[in-house]
Amino acid sequence: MSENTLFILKPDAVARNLVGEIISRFEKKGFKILKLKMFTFTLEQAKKFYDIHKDKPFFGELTSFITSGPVVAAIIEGNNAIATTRIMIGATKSFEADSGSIRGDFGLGLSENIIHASDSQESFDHESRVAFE
Ligand code: FUP
Repeated sequence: MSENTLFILKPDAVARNLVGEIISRFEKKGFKILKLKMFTFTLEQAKKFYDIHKDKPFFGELTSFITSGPVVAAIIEGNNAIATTRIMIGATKSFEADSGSIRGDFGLGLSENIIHASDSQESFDHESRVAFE
């Protein structure tokens, strides 16, 4: 079933010049890029984007990192996009993520974990609204 999802290449991925390489994985997998945008999150926008984590102890670290430099946001379309993209990005802790996944291949951090992707239709609706507002 064709659906849309959102991913965000975080400031570490952009700073390390991994944008082309990572977007290329999604294109090669068969996804179609519907929207693509480079921008820097304001703190207000970051707090809204990560609203679901507002009571977590790492909220400050999370919003501070995501606002620390430019990001690249994409909305892509394809079969089973939400779940398949979550498999492609790998586990949250990059240092534990499977080799072959994006986090597993490109990162070692937790906060600095290269890429975000929506984990449900509700997250996609909320996150794409905030990122492309
Ligand atoms: P994920 O959906 O894989 O991005 O992970 P979560 O929604 O659980 O967490 C959101 C972001 O918070 C992660 F990308 C990294 C960050 N995080 C921390 O910085 N510390 C933690 O202990 C857990 C998550």
